[in-house]
Amino acid sequence: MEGGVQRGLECQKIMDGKVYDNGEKAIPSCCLKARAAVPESDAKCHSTVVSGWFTEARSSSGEKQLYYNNPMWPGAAHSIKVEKILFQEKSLYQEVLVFESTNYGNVLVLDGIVQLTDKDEFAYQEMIVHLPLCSIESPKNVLVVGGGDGGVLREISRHTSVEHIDICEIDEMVIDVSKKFFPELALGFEDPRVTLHVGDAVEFLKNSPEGKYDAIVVDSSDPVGPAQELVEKPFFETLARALRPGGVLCNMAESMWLHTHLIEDMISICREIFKGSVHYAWTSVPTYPSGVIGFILCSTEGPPVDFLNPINPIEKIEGAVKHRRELRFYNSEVHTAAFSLPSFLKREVSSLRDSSSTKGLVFP
Ligand code: SPD
Repeated sequence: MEGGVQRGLECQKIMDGKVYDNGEKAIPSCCLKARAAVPESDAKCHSTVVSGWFTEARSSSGEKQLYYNNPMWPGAAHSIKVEKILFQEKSLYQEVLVFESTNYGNVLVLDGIVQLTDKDEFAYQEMIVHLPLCSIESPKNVLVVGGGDGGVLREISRHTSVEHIDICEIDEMVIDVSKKFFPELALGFEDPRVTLHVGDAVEFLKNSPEGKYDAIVVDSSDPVGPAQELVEKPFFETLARALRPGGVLCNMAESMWLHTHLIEDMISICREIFKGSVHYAWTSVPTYPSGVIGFILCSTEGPPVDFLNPINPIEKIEGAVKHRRELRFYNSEVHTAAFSLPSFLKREVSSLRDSSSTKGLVFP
């Protein structure tokens, strides 16, 4: 771990140091090697990374490292100015990078993709938790899949009705770096109701009793690499089996600007499996690609769940709004608004046309 930090700092020193006569900054030798390993057109992206800016890119975990625009958001790359690299190491599953940025606080990056920044993480964590938990009465047993940074746990902690929280995170390194560099999120692990399971969620769910959970939150990374199977049908079947009748699932579901096909596929799969209801909601996270991210909310057959009108409003749960730190994004108005979908999305994702928010409207 320490060696990784050291390597990162060295690289940063070189980046910040040498300046050519024409005013351009020198590119460190490690980066020149990486550039030489990729086609000229792709290599250009990497020189931007090493000029003191992090740019979302894709790196292979094989012998060579390739840096280019991530295929999940073609033709665009968001950059964040780096102040200092704090940690970089390869875990058993992915590359883990933490850096201090000039304007967004600390940033967690997995396999080249921003997972969270101190500045805007709350818009994601608050929504992925309170959309499902405020939609049912008195949630007691909750499961978190992924979420190793602890932010989702921090938000579940606001719910006094909750008695037990299981979290299944595959990558222990994510938990460790979060405890060190993201204490405002990792404080979620301090809740005595939390039981941590380090391992594969698919295996964990296979061994969970049927109907155990009132709510499940899937806080995964994008469906490339270790999270690939988390958007496939067998996984959703396992989730549904672990929920009680009328239990709820909230699953990260990418960006409406970039991934309508993925959203369509996930919704069709969920409609087959979850016989209660299936909805799409979204929030704004400036440091995610396209600046928005969505969630699929599903309920199993049983007591009906009205996702659009929370039955368990956060404002009525004693102490919830100010627990540990005040809510910054979520409230009951935002909850309902999150299910309002732009016309282009309803047009492109045909399965969203028949949701209750579109009743009576025609989308040619
Ligand atoms: N495109 C990035 C999606 C990241 C989703 N997971 C974020 C983890 C925050 N707890």
